[in-house]
Amino acid sequence: MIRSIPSTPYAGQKPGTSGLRKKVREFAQANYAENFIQAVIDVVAPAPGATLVIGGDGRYHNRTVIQAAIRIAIANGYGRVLVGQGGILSTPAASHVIRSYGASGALVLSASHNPGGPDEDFGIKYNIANGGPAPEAVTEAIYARTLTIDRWLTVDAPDIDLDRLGDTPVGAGVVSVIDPVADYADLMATLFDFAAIRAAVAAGFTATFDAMHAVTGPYAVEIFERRLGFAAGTVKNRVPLEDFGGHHPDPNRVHAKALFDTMYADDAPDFGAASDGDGDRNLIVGRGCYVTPSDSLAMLAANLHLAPGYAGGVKGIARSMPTSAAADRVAAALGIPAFETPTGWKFFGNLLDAGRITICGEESAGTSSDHVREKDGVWAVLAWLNILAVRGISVAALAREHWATYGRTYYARHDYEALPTEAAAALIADLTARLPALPGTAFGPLHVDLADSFCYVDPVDGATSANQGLRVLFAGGSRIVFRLSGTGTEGATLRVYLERYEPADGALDQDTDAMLAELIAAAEAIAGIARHTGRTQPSVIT
Ligand code: G16
Repeated sequence: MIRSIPSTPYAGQKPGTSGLRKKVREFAQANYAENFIQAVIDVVAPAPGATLVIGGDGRYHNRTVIQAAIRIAIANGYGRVLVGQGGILSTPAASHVIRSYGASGALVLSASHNPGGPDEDFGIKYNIANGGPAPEAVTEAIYARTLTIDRWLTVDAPDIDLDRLGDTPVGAGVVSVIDPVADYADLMATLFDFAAIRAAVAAGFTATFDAMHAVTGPYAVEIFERRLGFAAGTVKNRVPLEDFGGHHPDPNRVHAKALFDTMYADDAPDFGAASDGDGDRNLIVGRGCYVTPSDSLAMLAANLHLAPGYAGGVKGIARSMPTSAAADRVAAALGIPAFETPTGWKFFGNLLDAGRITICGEESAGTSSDHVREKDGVWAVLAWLNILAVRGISVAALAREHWATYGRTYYARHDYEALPTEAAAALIADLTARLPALPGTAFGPLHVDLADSFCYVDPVDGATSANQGLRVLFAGGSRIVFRLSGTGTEGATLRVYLERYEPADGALDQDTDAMLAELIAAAEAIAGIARHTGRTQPSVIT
């Protein structure tokens, strides 16, 4: 029997860069998750009998919300709900499941790289039928609906056993608990040269992969250890835990320090990588050689034709605006288009659907291709392994070769976390007002060529997205970008993206901090970060 539960709206259920992200204690309030899920369904209005995918990164509160979501979905007329076993589906695997089962969409329960546990973060995002994150028009409509919601629907049905594969009738529909790994692993085997990687492993190639006690553990064990033959134990922290072992499942220099220590030791393996909470981000480290996400995108784009799934070549490349211009130089050399989009994977969706790009990526450690509509951590690792195996080259040698061909873009991101919201907003407002006066001025040796607030017009559907970050471009290809994060759950986070270009005959082997020192000073002079926030140092440098 379908029941309608009266409810009243919660303020602030506005999806950010990647869905609705809040503390668990907010999500645990009566009707909170239910209101949001019902608002999603009211907006997307599924056809009767449609299929919905549900899965998450295994964090605390996942199973509770999944049980509620199943009942709400069936009450709203979905005919079939596909749930990953144990409530697990990585974000890219969910994207693949939507596409391969012809589902109308997915609820992905994750707060990505944010920590998990009773006092930490939770999140719900909705992906549409192409497998990608809901576009802005949809998330805005969902937010509007949360403000007027007055009921949610449910059915009386016991909890599903999420750990047992198989079908269970619920109300007028059916719930299928599916293997979260198998379909995805099979897809990877069609894209990459598993035989070449296996041969390299047999010849002594070694790797380490840190799953950070998050969702990629089961995927990595199946693909790297079982199918590619890497030694047992190659996958570290392989069991997904509700609190990620007390760590931030964020693959960067701070939170994946153990991986960096391994890769910079004398006995380092040939290759190191990590992924995040929900499996969409990646970190690539060679022996003594960290590859920035911006460089990784460029290096993969330049070599991707070596993977069987991309043997026809790359059609076009897209990057988010704060991502360095390294990939643009590869696109120019290949004679293919390069696109610059706002931060957020949803902005790549139209370009991928229209077949205008093959590969895309972001400075925030996301890289992927047209095989799904999400960024894909394990895919990026396999792309690197495929290229290294076929070419018989090390990460460091490939990086040196790339810079000697295209020049090198030194890059860093400085994050100022948990700022008072008003102080961060004042900094941005103040700088926005002063942007028009910046071109023609100089900060030390840096001459401002152009300064603007990034506004994107989608080349496929013409949709306009304004205020997507403040850009200051200097003569010679250096750049600073200022932007407020859309994924934090505490106050505001200011991100300052610093980038310096050195041509192929320039200084390619320098220390990044030293190369960026003048830009760091210019960022302070331009934005008055200390004056506005009281901070003289970033909280995190990635
Ligand atoms: C999300 C989005 C990404 C975006 C990132 C950073 O990643 O999916 O496209 O680049 O947030 O966003 P911000 O700079 O606004 O914090 P994830 O991995 O958190 O889903």
